[in-house]
Amino acid sequence: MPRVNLDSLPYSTGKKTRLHRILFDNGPGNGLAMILPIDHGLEHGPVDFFANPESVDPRWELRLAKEGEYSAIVFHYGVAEKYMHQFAGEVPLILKVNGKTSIPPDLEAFSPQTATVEDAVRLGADAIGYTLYVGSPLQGEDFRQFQMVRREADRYSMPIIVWAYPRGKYIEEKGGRDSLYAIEYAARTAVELGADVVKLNVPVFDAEKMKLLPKPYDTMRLSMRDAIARLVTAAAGIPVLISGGGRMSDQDLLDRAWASIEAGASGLIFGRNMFQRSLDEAISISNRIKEMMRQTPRSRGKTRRAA
Ligand code: FBP
Repeated sequence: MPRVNLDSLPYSTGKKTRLHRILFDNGPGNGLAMILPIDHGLEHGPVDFFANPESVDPRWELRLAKEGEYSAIVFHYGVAEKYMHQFAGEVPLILKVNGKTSIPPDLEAFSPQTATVEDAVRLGADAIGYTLYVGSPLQGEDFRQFQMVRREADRYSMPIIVWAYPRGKYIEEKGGRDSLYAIEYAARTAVELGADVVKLNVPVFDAEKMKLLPKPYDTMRLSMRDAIARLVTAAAGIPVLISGGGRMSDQDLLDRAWASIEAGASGLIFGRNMFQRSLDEAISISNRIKEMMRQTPRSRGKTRRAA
């Protein structure tokens, strides 16, 4: 699968400059990103930090991002504003500009705006993150909100990474949020609306749920690599980041990383699978993933800029 080439993307100079910091100046440094998302305190609650109590302190994750040489860390506004200053310039920031708790049912999922692009500029962010719940009954409101954010992002030349997540009662009626049908559709929707980078979950092929899928998806069963390759195709040349999900074994995580890279993804964004390990374990597996990423052909004719 040919990897996305930053030079070929028709983005503004400002967006390319910021994406260059994430894709080339930090992390693996060859056009692939390894990103640490830390928005779980809002999205799932403190429970996600119980497996590694130290991780409740955002400075622990900032230390992991710095010592593990990540491409960027993701925070919501409050944590970014209180903690990023201690690592300013050392770890690139992706500011989430919308979010929600997991307390209301997901059947009518909608993630209201919590910060602006101007906040992101003030905090020195290199991109913003926006969660788009594709297929939700509140999708219309989401599209309108996204359009406002997208216009502000274009004005400030701030890249938008869209967490393109199928969600809500209609998605459940059509085979669920983890199907290839739903995730592929979410990928394309994000592209249609103006995402600069798309973040996607790995499809799951559940025999019972597949009976609810529209044709031809009801009979399609693919390997992880081939399923991710389809997502990359659905994203129509826009860089794709692949999510981690719940905690898994080292081998399963490495397999997911390898399948994603082989399939043409532009990066990985693993949260719980990193911060639910001890610092040493998290740095060690991050290094293995970075090495794996560095073994793949470069997506651009250079790596880091000369110092
Ligand atoms: P993980 O690697 O921990 O799954 O993090 C990726 C992520 O997209 C987070 O940014 C977000 O908080 C979470 O997953 C959302 O997961 P879900 O949609 O399952 O609530």
